[in-house]
Amino acid sequence: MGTDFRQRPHRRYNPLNGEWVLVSPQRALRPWQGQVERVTAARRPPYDPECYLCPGNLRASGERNPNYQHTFVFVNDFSALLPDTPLKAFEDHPLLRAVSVPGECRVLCFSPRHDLSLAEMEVEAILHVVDAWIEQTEELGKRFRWVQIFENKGEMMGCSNPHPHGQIWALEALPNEVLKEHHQQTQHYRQNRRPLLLEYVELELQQAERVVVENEDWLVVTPFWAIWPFETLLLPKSPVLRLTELKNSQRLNLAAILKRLLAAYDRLFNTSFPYSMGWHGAPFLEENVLGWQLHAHFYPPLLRSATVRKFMVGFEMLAEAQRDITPEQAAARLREVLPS
Ligand code: H2U
Ligand code: ZN
Repeated sequence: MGTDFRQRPHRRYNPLNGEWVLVSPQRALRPWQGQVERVTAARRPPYDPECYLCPGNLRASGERNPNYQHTFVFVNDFSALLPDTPLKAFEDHPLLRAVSVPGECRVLCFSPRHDLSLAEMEVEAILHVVDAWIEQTEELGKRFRWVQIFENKGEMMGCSNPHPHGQIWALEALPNEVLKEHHQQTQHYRQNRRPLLLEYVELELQQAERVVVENEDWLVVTPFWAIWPFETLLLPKSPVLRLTELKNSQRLNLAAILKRLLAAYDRLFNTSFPYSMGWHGAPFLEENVLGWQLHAHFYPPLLRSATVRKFMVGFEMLAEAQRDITPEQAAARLREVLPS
């Protein structure tokens, strides 16, 4: 990209969801006079008797968690979706439509250790999380069209408990974000006979500018069209439709690259880095999934320090997403703090 694009406002196209993002690199040059505090997080104990996710403890439902060794999955006691929902449509008027949606919500504890984050866990322990993601996708994919695996990390992202955990919501419908990606990938495949994201991986490996970290099987980039300051996209280098297709070496390399990426995130602002992350793979029961390629999105809110975050308000809510620091600058910053 020429200097015009590096220094002047422009819009970038996201081929994965068909949306545009406004990039204003000239604003990143302005002086920052706000505070840059250092937050020292209180050290947590490895076991907290009050935690509803720790092994052996009682949950709100009155059920007791087993003394699990690696990971533990349970049905969310406050599920947003319920499996026994009868299929019904409400259509009194074309402007007033509703459909019922059966689904299931689960919580996945990443580790029995209350005091660790995914970034702080050993690669071997992260591999157990990868395996749990695979098992859950396999099982719930038999009953639901979409299985959303995600993690909200940190209070800033609305996470209610520091015990390392993620969630799984499975439902009988393709949610908005997924539907956009489904259309875009399907259309790209029809026109080019190649999955969009596989083509994108090749491009990013050639250009190298937005690469954060890679290994034999995986690539992490700050996507060209990223909206969050330090947003990243994690992609397999070869064709993979879903998590359930991963071979042993890919599982291992996934655990390893997750460790490196998350460690870099933590080092960036010297804090346990908050984010929402989640997996997107080919939907189940869909006839045409040829254009799909598995990937994970990481959406961290932090902008300038452990406490200064980006807000998606104003122009973003009413017009479109906007960013100051370019994805190329963000990738360079993340590469600088990548552990060896
Ligand atoms: P978050 O902190 O990421 O929101 O996840 C915690 C989830 O755990 C939340 O969805 C559930 C909440 O409904 N939960 C239980 O299922 N049982 C409990 O005893 C407390 C919290
Ligand atoms: Zn705990």
